[in-house]
Parts: sequence; C-alpha cells; structure tokens
Amino acid sequence: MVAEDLSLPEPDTIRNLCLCGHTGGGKTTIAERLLFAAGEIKRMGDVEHGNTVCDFTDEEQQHHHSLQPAVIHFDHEGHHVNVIDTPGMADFVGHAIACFPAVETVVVVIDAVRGIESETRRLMQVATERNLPRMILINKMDLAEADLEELTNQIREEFGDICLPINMPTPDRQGVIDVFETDSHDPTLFSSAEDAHTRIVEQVIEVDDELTENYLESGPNQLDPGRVHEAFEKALREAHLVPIVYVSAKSGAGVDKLLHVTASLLPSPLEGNPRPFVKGDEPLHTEFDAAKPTIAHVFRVSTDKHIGKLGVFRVHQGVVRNRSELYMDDSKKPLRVGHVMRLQGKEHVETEAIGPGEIGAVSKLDEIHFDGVLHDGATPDNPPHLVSLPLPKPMFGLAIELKNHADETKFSSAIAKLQAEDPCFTLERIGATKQTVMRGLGELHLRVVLEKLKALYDIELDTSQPKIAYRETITMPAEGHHRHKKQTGGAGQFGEVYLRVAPLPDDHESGFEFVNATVGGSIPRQFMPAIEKGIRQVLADGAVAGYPMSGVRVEVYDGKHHDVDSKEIAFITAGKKAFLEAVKKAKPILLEPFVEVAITTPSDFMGDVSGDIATRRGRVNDTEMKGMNCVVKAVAPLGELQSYAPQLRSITSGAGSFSMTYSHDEPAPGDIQQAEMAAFQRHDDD
Ligand SMILES: Nc1nc2c(ncn2[C@@H]2O[C@H](COP(=O)(O)OP(=O)(O)OP(=O)(O)O)[C@@H](O)[C@H]2O)c(=O)[nH]1
Ligand SMILES: [Mg+2]
Repeated sequence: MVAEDLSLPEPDTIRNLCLCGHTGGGKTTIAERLLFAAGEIKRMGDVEHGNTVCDFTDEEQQHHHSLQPAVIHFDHEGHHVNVIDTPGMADFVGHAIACFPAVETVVVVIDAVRGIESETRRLMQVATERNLPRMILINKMDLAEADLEELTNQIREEFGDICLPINMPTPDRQGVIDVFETDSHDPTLFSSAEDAHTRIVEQVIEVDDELTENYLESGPNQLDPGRVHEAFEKALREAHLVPIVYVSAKSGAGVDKLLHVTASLLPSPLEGNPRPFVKGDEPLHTEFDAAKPTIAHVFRVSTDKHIGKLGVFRVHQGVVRNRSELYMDDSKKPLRVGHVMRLQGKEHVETEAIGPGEIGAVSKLDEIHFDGVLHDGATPDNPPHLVSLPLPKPMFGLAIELKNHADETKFSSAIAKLQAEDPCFTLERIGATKQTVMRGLGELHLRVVLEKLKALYDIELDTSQPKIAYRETITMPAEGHHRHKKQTGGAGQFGEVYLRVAPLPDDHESGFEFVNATVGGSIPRQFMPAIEKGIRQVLADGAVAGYPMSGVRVEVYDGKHHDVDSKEIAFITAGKKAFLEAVKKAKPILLEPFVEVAITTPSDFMGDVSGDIATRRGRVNDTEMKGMNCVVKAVAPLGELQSYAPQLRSITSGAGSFSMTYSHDEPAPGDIQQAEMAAFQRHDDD
C-alpha cells in the first residue's frame, strides 16, 4: 500500500550495481554509455573533456580520473537500475570498497588490452570476502590489439573456472551474441557459441540437483527456463558462477546485451545476499518491505559546493521520506529529514521518498556520518548497525604545518569534513616525533586532499616527509632501583622501589605487563598503581630516544615506605626512575615498522624494481608472472618507502603500481639507533 502511494519501484524491479576495477578500465565511460543508451542523456561526454556525468568535481576534471564514487540511475525494460561508478586508482580504492554494502552485484571492469591488474585482483577478492555476487566486464573490445580469447583464459586461470562468458563477441567486434538464454549458432570471435552455451548452462544447473538430473536424462532443451533462471541467481549468490560480458563503452558494442543481462539476470535486492545487520548482539534480518520500520545505511558522505553536506544511503527496510523524522545510530533526538533525493552524478532530483532496496541521498543533516544507520526508533542503547568491514589501512604519511597559523580553527573544521567524507584519510599528532601527520593510501590521495583544502577552504600547508615512528623496546632482563626522598619544610616525600624488567614476546597482546612481587608489605598495596603510573609515563614518552616503549614485563620485588611521608607522588617518581635505570641496563633498542608491499609492473622492469627494493633494505619474497605483468612481493621498512610512488613511476615509465600493508617491526639499523639516542640524550640534558 505505502509503496503504491509514493509510486516507489517494487524491490524485485530494482538492480544495484557497483562498477569497480583498475584505473583506466573505462568505468566512467561505461556509466556514461549506459545513461546514453537508456535515454537519460542526449549526448555522451568523455573523460578527456571532463564532461561526463560521473566525473563532475573540479579535481576529477583536472586529473582525468574518478576520485570519488558517483551514483547514477535509469530505467530499462521496466527495471529501475542504480549504478555506482567508483574510482579505480589504488589511492582511492577505499571509496570503492565502501560502496559494496549498497549493491547486490559488484561489476569488476577489466581493460581488454591491459588485462588483469593489481586492483582487479584486490576487488575480486574483497567482493568474494563480502559474499557479493560478481560479474566481470571486459571493456574496450573495440580495440583490435585486444586478445579477448587469451584474456578470457587468463581470467579463468586466475579467478577459477566459475568465470564464464554469458555472451560472446562477434568476429567483427561490433556486438555480442547471447549464449546463456539462447543456443545460438552464429559465428563468434573465438571458440563457438554452442560450446559457450553448454559450458555456462552446465555450470549454472550444478546448483540444482533436479535440474542436473533432468539435463542428464533429457538433454538441455527440456529444461524449465524459469528454474534455470532461479538456478542462475543461486549460482551467483553462492559464488558458483561469475559471468563475463564483453563491451565497448566507446563504440557501444555489447551495451544492449549488458543492459538486458542487468535487467533480466542480475539479482534484485530480494535475490541478493543479505547484508550483516545486527541490533545489540543479535543478527537483524532486514526485509525489503515499505511498511516495516526504516533501516538505511549511509555508505558515503560528501560535501557539495551548493547544498553542503550530502549523505548517500541505501534503504534496506522501510522508506526514507521527505519531511519525516529519523534517528542516526544511537542519537536520542530525531533528525528532521528535509531534502530526500535521487542522484544523477552531481544532479540532485528531489523526491518524496526512497523505497526499500533503493539508493538515495539526504542533504542538510549535519549529524549524518559515514557507515551510520538511519532508522525510525529512538533506541540509543540498542541501535541497528551494519557489521563494519575492514577498509584498507592508510600507511602513506605526510607531515604537515599550516603556512598561516591564524588558519588553525578553520583547518580543524575543514579536516573534520574531509575525514567524514573519506574513511581512508586520517590526521594524527605523533607525540614521539612532535609532528602532525596526514595519512592516506598513497601520494596522489594526499595531493588531492591538499588541493581540496586550498580550493574549498583556502588553506595552505607546508609538507615534509614524516619522521619514522620508531618504537623502543628492551632485549635482556635487568634490575633497577630508586630511593626518592625529599624534605621540604613540613611533610616530606618518601618512596623506594626495586624492580626487574624482562622482554616480552613480539606477539604479546598489549606489550606491557606489571607484576607486584613484593612480600611482607615492604610497599603497601595502595602504592602499586602509583608505581605503575610512573612506569607508564616512561612507556609513553620513551626512555632512550623519545619514542613509545613496549614489549616489557616489569616486576616490582622490593622497596620501602614511610608511614607519614609516603605519598602517591613519591612512588610515581621512584617507579619512574627505577624503571629508567633498569631499561638503560637492559640493552634498549629502536624498532622500525616494516610493510608488505605488492608491486605490479610490466615484466620488462621486474629486475629494476627488485634491485631498487634491495637498495631500500627490502627483501623480495616472491615474484609472480601474470601475462605481460608481474607482481613483486616484498617486505621493506616503511621509512624507505615514504616517497616510493614517484620513484616507482620513473622506474617503470609510469606503468607500475603498488599497495602496502603493515607487516611487523624490526630493529632499526645501528647508525640510526645511535643517532636517535644521541639526539634524545642532548635534548634530555637541556
Ligand atoms: N578504445 C576504447 N577506449 C575506451 C573505452 N572505454 C573507455 N575508454 C577510454 O579509456 C580511458 C579511461 O576511461 P575512464 O572511463 O576514465 O576509466 P575509469 O575506469 O573510469 O578510470 P578511473 O576513474 O581512473 O578509475 C579514457 O581515455 C576513455 O576514453 C572503450 O570501450 N574503448
Ligand atoms: Mg572513472
């Protein structure tokens, strides 16, 4: 009833897909082509001219790349289709992954000439981990140099035999022939339509025992088409099938079939895998029913030049209505939802409501934030929540300082906005190095942040390479002692502590253990927290080089107190100094962070890339050949990779890319340790 009042699309007619994949594959051009084919735009823009629907920000038009997700929608064959065009560059891949909870199907776009690339692998894997049906779209089939047969084989080799063409390119590359719904005998560019048909039908029916039996008994022509269709959805849901389609966004070849596959075969919200919502500790099963309470997940927040903050959400249950009141997570006060809209790139079309299964946006709600849930009951203790899935951890850092210190307040509010928009961007003050450090996924990521700060907020920053965040630890057991005695006028201060320190194993959970091993009340129990506090101050500020210390077990085994003069402050000082003495005898060292890096490069540059990694104190563990490319996997110190992006570009003529994640800590080189400790000593003596 409600749905009819508001003329919302029925959930079974909705299709939500996310276009993702390595940069340059043509995602934005595909989105443009789909809008054109569906009659939403009269002329196709292109990325080079910066006039596409999806790459609408100044920064995107300047860089000729998508830097943030854009949502578009259109109707086709009676279906309402939402498509999210995501950025493919490794620096912005967090934005792409953040959109996954909003869709039923992840469409991984592969460039027909460049083939499988690093982000292709990463996105295929993340979609699998998140239990999302996948489709592979091979784009640029128009290019004569594209070996479509070889690429199809490589895809099957790398991602498994579950990857099967659902249509086949014609010999002239001007179109495609459906091979799933029809048993065509038309000529194809490679293999044959008959073979492709048999293979995909046999793969699909494997998920349905009865269909398989019928097939074995009476052959393919006796299968009930409705059941085969159901089996297709099941095969997608169970990751038993990843259909491959061939398209040229440029010439339009294969686009009609892509639209048909989207409307008739890809899962609707009702057919997709359910998203993992919870309420408290209980799983929450959402239903795509307009009459049920609202549950909408905010998967993106952006700032629009004209309308301010925009929250983009996917409705998982109920309806988000204009002029209604909704709650955000555990808020106690309702939010007034004033402007509900559908998005078409930068265009916002105001609408009465966004129904179950759909994607929409709200503006002018300051409280809205990334990964939050809009719902319609005040349940501050027990709000519905979507189980958050990990996004890439930002490791690339830049130390920053304001050019103009009067911008301080403006800067904090601008940073808060940028952080709300970008889940992979952080800003932290590092006590050990006394620096403020921005972190992102790569050099370009942070460059775009700096551009935005300048363009939108008129803030300029000086940047430098961040100092490395070393860590202190000890390497052998030792003992320390301190007697703190002070007599100033009236009451004095007295506390005496004997303690032992010992290294903890690397994988110790918190990296610190404090044990009271005193006997006979030499130090009354109530002073133990004071001793621990003194030790923790040293752990935070560093003992030998000014970096945080961890990996230490401390055992206080003896001491003395004084009935009148023993106070908390006396034991804080005694604990601190006894610990410092012990640490200095326990062969302290500095550890530095190591990262695992995966570098994708054309094979010609493999030797140069590996050689360069060795000069950065890195170790190559593995090299894998993938067609014309290879992936070099290595472990290297983070500090040596701080300016790796431009370096790799110059070694590989711009074709190399890399990603990195934290691995472990290792002792820093001896000369660095000595220099850091000497510098700290001087500073400490001042
Ligand atoms: N020949 C040919 N070129 C294409 C096709 N599709 C896209 N291109 C070109 O490929 C380049 C990259 O296209 P985009 O649409 O920006 O690629 P993208 O995947 O959105 O890239 P990112 O936003 O960086 O992730 C542009 O120069 C397009 O004109 C195609 O089907 N054939
Ligand atoms: Mg793009």
